[in-house]
Amino acid sequence: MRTLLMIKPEIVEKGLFGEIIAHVVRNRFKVVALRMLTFNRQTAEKFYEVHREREFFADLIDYITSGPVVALELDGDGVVQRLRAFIGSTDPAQAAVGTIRYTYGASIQNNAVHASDSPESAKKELAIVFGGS
Ligand code: FUP
Repeated sequence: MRTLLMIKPEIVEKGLFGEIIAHVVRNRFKVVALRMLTFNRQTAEKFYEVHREREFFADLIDYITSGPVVALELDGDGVVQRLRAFIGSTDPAQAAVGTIRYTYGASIQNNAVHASDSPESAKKELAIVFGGS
C-alpha cells in the first residue's frame, strides 16, 4: 500500500521540511519517491476537488499555490492509516501531542502537512503529484 505525505508551503518556506522528513524516516516510514513542486491553480483545484463547494476553497487554492511543496510517496502495510495518526488532526489545536501538526501546524489552513485519507485518494493524489513531468 502506498500513500502521499505533502509538506505544505509555509514549512518549505521556513526551511523546516528536512526536519519533518527526518522525523518520518526515523519513525520507520519507507520513502519510495520524493519531489519538490509548485502547484498551478488548475492542478491544485483537481487535487482538492472534493472541497470545491466549501467556503474555504478559494483560500485553500491560494495557499497551496503560494510556493513549493515537498511530496513524499510512502510504502508499507496500513501506511494510509498509520500516517494519518502520525500527522494528527486537521486543526493543530486539536492534534495530539507529538504529531506533526501539533509540532509544526499554526492553524487549520497552515497545518504543515497533507496526508491522503484513504487508499483511493492516495492513488489519485500520487498520480497528480508524481504523474506529471
Ligand atoms: P485533512 O484530510 O486532515 O487534510 O483535512 P480536510 O480534508 O478536512 O481539509 C483539507 C484542507 O482544507 C486542510 F488541510 C486545510 C483546509 N481546510 C480549511 O482551510 N478550513 C477548514 O475549515 C477545513 C479545511
